Amino acid sequence: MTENKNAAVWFIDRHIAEGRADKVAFREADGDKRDLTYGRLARETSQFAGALYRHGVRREERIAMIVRDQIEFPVVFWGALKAGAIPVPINTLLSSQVYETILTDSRASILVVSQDLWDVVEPAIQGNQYLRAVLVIGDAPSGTESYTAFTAGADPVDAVDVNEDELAFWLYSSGSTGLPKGVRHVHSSMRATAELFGHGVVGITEDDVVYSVAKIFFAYGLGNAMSFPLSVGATTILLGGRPTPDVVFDIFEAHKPTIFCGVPTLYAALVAAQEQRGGANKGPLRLCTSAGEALPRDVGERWKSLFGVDIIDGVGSTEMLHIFLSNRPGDIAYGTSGLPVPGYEVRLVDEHDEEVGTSEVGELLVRGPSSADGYWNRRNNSQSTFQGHWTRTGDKYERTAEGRFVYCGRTDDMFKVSGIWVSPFEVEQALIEHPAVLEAAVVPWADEKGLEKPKAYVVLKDGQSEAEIGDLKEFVKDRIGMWKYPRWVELVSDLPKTATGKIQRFKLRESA
Ligand code: 3SK
Repeated sequence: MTENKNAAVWFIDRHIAEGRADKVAFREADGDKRDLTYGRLARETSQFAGALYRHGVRREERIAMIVRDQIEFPVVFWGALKAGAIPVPINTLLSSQVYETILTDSRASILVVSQDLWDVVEPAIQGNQYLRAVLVIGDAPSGTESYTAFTAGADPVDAVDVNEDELAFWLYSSGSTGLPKGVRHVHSSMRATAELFGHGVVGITEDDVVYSVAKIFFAYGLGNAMSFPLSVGATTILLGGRPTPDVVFDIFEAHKPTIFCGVPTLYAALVAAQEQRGGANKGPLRLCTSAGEALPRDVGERWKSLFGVDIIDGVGSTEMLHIFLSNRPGDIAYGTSGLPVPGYEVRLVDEHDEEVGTSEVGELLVRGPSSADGYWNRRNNSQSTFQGHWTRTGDKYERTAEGRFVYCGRTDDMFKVSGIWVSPFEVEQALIEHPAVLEAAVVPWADEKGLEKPKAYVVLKDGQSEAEIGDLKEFVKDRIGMWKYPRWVELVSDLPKTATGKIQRFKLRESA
């Protein structure tokens, strides 16, 4: 008999045999502040799978989840996997219109929603011809069923037998272009990312307490806050609400995480908030990770001096499920994305698919065991992204003489000024070295002759005003050269971003 490769067996049920039934797997930091032990997780996922069968859900049917980071999230996700159904976690910050697009595209037959998101979800399901049940976690509005009633009394079932290549879950990626695509992942992918990055680079153990500001619906959060801790029997702190600096500091204080997973924007905000509070904040953190976009060197160094712990910056993608290029604990070069994670191979190629040399910019291609099976119903996109064993990332990088990778921008964000390539990212890095600047985004803008030049959108730190910034154009010119400096600087209160903090430069370009 072949071994059952259903991911729920290794990530969930194994812990009971290994004696962790009473250990807390998930602890809520807000809302009802509930705990979920490994024992309850195993039982409730089997019961949710049984409830899906009772409702007539069949294998491969999609279970859409618009669920906050709360203890029902893992129960629904792993329960669906046990039933052989396909959970589809969806970003909880989208508009009704985007929900409508995703729910129609995925043809989900069951939708699970956190109660406080109902107002935005309700308009999205009017006229949906695929949904057979809408389960609301909390008080169920009319026309919906309560998640608790749906599950109550269902007979628990064992995880359905699958092989490692069977589809397990989808994640919708809007990337930096805004068009949602269903990225289809197989049962073996989560274990591959947990073993290669979670164990191999982060060195996560059973004794760790993890807090990730990236929510679980996002690939980065799914690894940080769910599959990595579950792979070793650790504990995850869940926050349903927004991770403002004050909230994050409260979580550090109350829950004492040992691993913190953030994104560059939030690290910058935490550093600024801690500098305002004054003094250092050295808690029990032993390691921090960053992804979503490249972490500015300056932010990494200031974090280290305030919090006494390193941030390992890395790069991943929804298509590769998690991080494949990263700095390592004890071997960190701030301002770079480090080296390939053992188990992954990368190449940098030019527009003719030829390898580029040291210090030349090329597109990053990656190969490894966690690549997605393709996009749902997007053959063209699938063919251009997944090329045999290699996945094109759409990111431009250069490799230093030491073999470290330095981010240069998205392939579609680069532009030429006077015939020379400009990486918006490089200009943005120069801008945020100014002590008054919190964040910046740079896009091409046509001058009066119709020629493209850099334009900067700048967010100032709290308490800073236009008077404090002096001549930002000169500041950049001095650092990175004449042709790259922004000819226009517009102060804004925030920048358009994806859920992970990636700046959506295309939105700023469209406002031209
Ligand atoms: O953006 C990233 O770097 C990332 C990291 C891990 C998983 C998913 C993504 C998009």
